[in-house]
Amino acid sequence: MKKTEPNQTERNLFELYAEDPTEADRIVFGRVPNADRRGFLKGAGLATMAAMLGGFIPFHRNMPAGMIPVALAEEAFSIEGKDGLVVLNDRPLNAETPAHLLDDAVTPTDRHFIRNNGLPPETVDVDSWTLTIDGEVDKPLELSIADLKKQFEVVTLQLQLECGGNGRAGFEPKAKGNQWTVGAIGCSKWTGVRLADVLKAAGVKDTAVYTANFGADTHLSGQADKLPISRGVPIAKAMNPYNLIAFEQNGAPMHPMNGHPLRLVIPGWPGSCSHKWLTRVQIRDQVHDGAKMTGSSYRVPRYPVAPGQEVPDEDFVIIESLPVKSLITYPESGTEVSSSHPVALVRGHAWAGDNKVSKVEISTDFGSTWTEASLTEPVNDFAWQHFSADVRFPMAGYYEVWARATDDQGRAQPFEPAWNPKGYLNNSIHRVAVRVV
Ligand SMILES: Nc1nc2c(c(=O)[nH]1)N[C@H]1C(S)=C(S)[C@@H](COP(=O)(O)O)O[C@H]1N2
Ligand SMILES: [Mo]
Repeated sequence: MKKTEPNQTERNLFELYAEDPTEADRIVFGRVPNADRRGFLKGAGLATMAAMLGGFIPFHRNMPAGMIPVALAEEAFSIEGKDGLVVLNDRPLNAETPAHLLDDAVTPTDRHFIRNNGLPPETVDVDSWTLTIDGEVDKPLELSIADLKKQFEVVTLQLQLECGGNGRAGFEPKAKGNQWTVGAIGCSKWTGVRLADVLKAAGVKDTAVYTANFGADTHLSGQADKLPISRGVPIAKAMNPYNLIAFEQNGAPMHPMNGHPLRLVIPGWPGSCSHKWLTRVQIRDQVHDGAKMTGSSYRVPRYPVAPGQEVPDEDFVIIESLPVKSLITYPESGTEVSSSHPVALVRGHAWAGDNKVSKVEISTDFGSTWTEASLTEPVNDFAWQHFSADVRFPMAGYYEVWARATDDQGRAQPFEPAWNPKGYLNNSIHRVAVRVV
């Protein structure tokens, strides 16, 4: 990754925030410790932030603590091998793809989002890379990438990968964490071997309950005994034939930030299950309790809660299949259409976790009427589906095009997301602005 405009101050800011967001807020902006919102920002702290952002911040009371204002993050960095991604944080690196750059049927590698929890391995030796399968198995395995290719059937599948926090920016009150808008989703072609085949070769015992996934990235603190992330899935999900231990993305080695040289792709579930820089899959006789498996990480209340409501730890459940969702990738929001020919082709993708999408509807009148778009079948299970529709605008003016997908269980995307403390699972309908001039 390289920075386009070298600016040591910004770099330090990111490092500071990565280490300890609360302390960073206190140092940089003079926020009162233990207050959980920047609403307590005042005096010199507020003045500093305003100066950095180039103006007074009318809604500064709403700014989440530990959030780096997007103006400081935007366009300050460019990532080698990525095109047009918006960087939300640079340490750890998190970058999303604007909706209109996700227009391709198959997400190109340079448009696939990046979500890192720690620091990726600096050097990667493909030839000496090994994957260990151990724990509740009859025969622990240690396999090189060449072994994987030789001993198991190599398959290519187009698979959706979405961060469980995609859409977090749409919650009010704001949830802490990366403020993803809509672009933490991709659907590339992944080549690898089936996780199920490898687990079967190791012989999964009857005592097996959950996987524990491990990779070669390191914790931001630099402490060797701390892991940035170690999540897993129940054995039944692990055995799904669409999970891959992948070594290629779109027919080429994957991007270093997307897990080169080896990663899991566990489609339909939070992206965090798809471990990058994969070194070990341990089979456990209980639900995994690794980094980001417990507390409020990738977990949501098991009942609906009011925005801002406190939820006791025991009432959280681990997120499994992601909910139905769609994304308008054309036209780009803000597009102008001529009133001499007031029609527009609208298209995008829809997906539904472990399920299929049964219909996508489009509205141009703020949801009062809906017309069904045409919708393709997925090229394989867990690939997103594509929708398209021609829409006509009755007169000049401001319109919003809305898309609403419904899954094969009859569940439709809501207008408002269901609030939860960490801002997961925002599957509210996608809206783009169109002006007819
Ligand atoms: N080793 C490792 N694997 C990881 C992560 C990580 O930080 N380290 N992030 C996870 C999360 S939260 C997501 S959403 C996906 C993102 O995959 P991508 O960066 O290839 O888009 O990777 C997952 N796998
Ligand atoms: Mo994620």
